[in-house]
Amino acid sequence: VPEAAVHVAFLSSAGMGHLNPCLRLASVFLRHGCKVTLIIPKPIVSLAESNIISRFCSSFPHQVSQIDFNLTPLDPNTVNTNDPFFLQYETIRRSVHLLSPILSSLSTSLSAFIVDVFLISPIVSIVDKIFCPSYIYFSSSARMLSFLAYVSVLADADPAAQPHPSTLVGDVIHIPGITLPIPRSSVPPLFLLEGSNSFQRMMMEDSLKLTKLDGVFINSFEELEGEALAALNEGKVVRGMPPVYGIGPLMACEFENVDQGQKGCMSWILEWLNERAEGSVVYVSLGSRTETRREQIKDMALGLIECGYSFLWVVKLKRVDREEDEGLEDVLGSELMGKVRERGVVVKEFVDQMKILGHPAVGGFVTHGGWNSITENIREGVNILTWPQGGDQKINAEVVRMNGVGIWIEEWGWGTQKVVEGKEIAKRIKEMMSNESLRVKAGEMKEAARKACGVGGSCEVIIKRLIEEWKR
Ligand code: BUP
Repeated sequence: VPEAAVHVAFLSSAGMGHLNPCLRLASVFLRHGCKVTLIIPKPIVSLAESNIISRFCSSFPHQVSQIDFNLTPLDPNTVNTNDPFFLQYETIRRSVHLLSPILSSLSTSLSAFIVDVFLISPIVSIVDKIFCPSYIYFSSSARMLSFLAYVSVLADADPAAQPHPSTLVGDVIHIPGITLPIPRSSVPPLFLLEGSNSFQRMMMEDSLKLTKLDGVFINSFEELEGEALAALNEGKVVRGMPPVYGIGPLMACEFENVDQGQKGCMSWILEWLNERAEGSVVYVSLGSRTETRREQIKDMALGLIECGYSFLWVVKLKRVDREEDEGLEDVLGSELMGKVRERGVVVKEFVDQMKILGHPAVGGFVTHGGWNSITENIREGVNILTWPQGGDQKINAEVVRMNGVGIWIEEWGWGTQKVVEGKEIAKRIKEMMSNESLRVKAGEMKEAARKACGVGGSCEVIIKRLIEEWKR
């Protein structure tokens, strides 16, 4: 490492949807010769997270330092969530005052501090103790960032009223600079929930603090979300917005290889895919932190069997992987399980999603619409069927549909609310797999995506410019 190397510290929150883009962004800086310090909140929630952190650190033994950030356990009476990932966000937020001594003990001074989107207010509160510019990495779409930023404008309309988030949002939200308004039905359900929850508090607090940051890194790019990126950067969404750097689509890295030299699940999955015809397989994964409801699993299986395509189905029965103890056969029964096995492959393990999406046999992706999954897919040019389960996923589905790279069946609603029948699932999968216009658009977007993250592309231009700025 050159002595004068730029030194960037990263602090992620919880869940693979947050950790993956954090580590991928860190590797972009590593590729440009920077030194990276990874601050790891402990204890770590899921096994997938522990594994990827170890693989990341051992892949860059000389360039990466890791520091444990031991969290102060929360008094369970002070939080009203039992979601382990939300508990972790809250715990990190409340432990953030312990960070300044950690940062000031670093042997090389920091050029920049980049933290997870869920840590905006806490970081802003210690900004004068950090002595370097502070940024967030936003792990969702620019459309979702516009919504987050615009919450402060909505709340500001009547500051004395201290309204509940649900009363801020009308039937549709017209955000300046964004042509297609966001319907109330697309807003993250937790935000609209009666009563009070940590997600609402986070959105309300953090929206107001966004302008205090030095910048936002976002896993998106001009051709995909040019309008939203421009509206944000031109201060149309909210005045005083710091620069929003579209450095996407972030690429998967070698350290993500889950098998790592052993013959784990990926080797036989790839062998199975190698035997399938080009574009003939449907890949189904509803994300790393969405457990599929028991009531839906049978219909999902029936739909996959009926659609007529081969399929690779990554199923999650529990929210946190450490707790997965049941087999799919226990849920489906042996007869249905037998039929599933005739046509497809079902796994409960964490797979290398990018490798699967990049395999020529895969012709379609049924996804919950997590932003990482969408951008990974866009990079590989595979047709998409989005089935939002919660959070930002409907807002992301709108981006998919606007760009003509996938379909979204709005009548299905949130996946966590109603059961979609097998027949309907089969019909829509066929529709997605056979749609030529999607394939053409997905192919064009793939080209644009590769340009954006390739040599001389927008990501490289932005990163090089920032590194130069930080050196001054
Ligand atoms: Br499951 C699974 N392998 O088996 P999203 C996920 N992933 O590599 P999320 C795997 O985890 P939220 C698996 O490629 C993506 O990078 C996937 O992030 C990877 O959704 C990440 O898609 C998942 O953003 O939640 O984590 O379910 O929507 O809250 O970000």
